[in-house]
Amino acid sequence: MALDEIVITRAIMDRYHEKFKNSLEADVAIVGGGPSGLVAGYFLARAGKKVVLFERKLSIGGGMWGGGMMYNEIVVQKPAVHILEEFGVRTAVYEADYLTADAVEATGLIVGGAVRAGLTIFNCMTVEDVVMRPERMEGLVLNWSPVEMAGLHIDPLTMRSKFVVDATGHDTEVVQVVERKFPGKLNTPTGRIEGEKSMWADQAEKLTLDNSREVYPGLYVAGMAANAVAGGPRMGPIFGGMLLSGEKVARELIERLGG
Ligand code: 48F
Repeated sequence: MALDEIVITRAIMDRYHEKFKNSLEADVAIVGGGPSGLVAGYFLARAGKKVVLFERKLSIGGGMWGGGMMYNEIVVQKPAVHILEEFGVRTAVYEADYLTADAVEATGLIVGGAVRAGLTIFNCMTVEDVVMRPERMEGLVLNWSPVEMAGLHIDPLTMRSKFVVDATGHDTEVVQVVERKFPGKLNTPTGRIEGEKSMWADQAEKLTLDNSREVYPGLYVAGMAANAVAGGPRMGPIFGGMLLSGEKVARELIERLGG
């Protein structure tokens, strides 16, 4: 059999467009493919919700591949280990409550597990804005990341979702748009983004979980974005809080979406 380049091209284009068209309306849209967004997407998909994740970069996994300072091992505290186990990630006890995992194994298996559970992921897409309705957000405004990188003046496209999760990490990009463009205040002490504070691993890990919640009607925050919005400290390469944050946001959204 002779392989035909045109069939290969058509196959890619048809399948991609099917996938994209099928993702234009979803229960939940997640922005950012780091650990918190991926774990939220996994649990939502496993519960049968229609969930789509958009990631600016070519690679999915955010800040987890490189462990700490490119030493590609991560630390996870005991209360979060069940999430790594859910994805089949191997862990090793280092000291009492501190476990470690290979960062590449952990990231790879979480990405694969989330996709297998039904999460649809689009990489190389940047969320540049959100869809606004009176006092609520209802979706995302998307463009190809290379359009953004090249500074091309090309209009974006749109998708609609019942809820949005900002899992964009330290930059908390979706909440920034809402703070700038929406009426009313964020659900924070000042009504604005409080801003990430300096390193304090113990506090940060605890606060990440409290801070993972709805900050504007229809908009949840997860992971480092949750701490940045609420004014929590950073924690460095301990990842339990990120994983638990994704799990918590998924649990709340599953309930909001009717079980
Ligand atoms: O930063 P990131 O890994 O987010 P996270 O889930 O985890 C944080 C940890 O990696 C680490 C830490 C914890 O120990 O402090 O930093 O909170 O992943 C965020 C992803 O969002 C993407 C970005 O490329 C990254 O992969 N992203 C950011 N802004 C956008 C975006 C955007 N506007 N559109 C699409 N993707």
